[in-house]
Amino acid sequence: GCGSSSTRRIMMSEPDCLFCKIIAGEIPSEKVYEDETTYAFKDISPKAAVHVLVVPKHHYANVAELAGADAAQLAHMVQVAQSLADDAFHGAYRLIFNTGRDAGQSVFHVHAHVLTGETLDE
Ligand code: DGP
Repeated sequence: GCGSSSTRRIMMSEPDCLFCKIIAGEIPSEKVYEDETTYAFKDISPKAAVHVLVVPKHHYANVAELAGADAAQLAHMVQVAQSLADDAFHGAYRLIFNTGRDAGQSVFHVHAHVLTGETLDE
């Protein structure tokens, strides 16, 4: 996962963060979308026919930290998810932000799970 540091807010990336390395291209990923601020790639362990992770390029530990620092970036991530689901499954999707270890967050660089591409149960 990602370490924390007092300089997080002014750093573009965290040296020990898996998703910062994926965004930088240092670790391969199956990219599905990219723009100046945002990167999206296939989850390595898909839980739906289409399971994409949407991440800001800037490092934030979780969705609350992101919401406090850059609400427009959070809104943009929702728009990227919507666009992916428009293409994959007539605009139907599930958006999940696991927040905290006890809720299943294992990578501490905020990521939206976008589940789509098939009818979802529950
Ligand atoms: P979470 O448990 O909410 O923090 O989600 C982390 C997700 O990241 C999990 O669904 C699996 C995925 N993941 C972990 N390592 C990698 C990786 O190296 N590549 C890709 N594409 N996905 C990864």
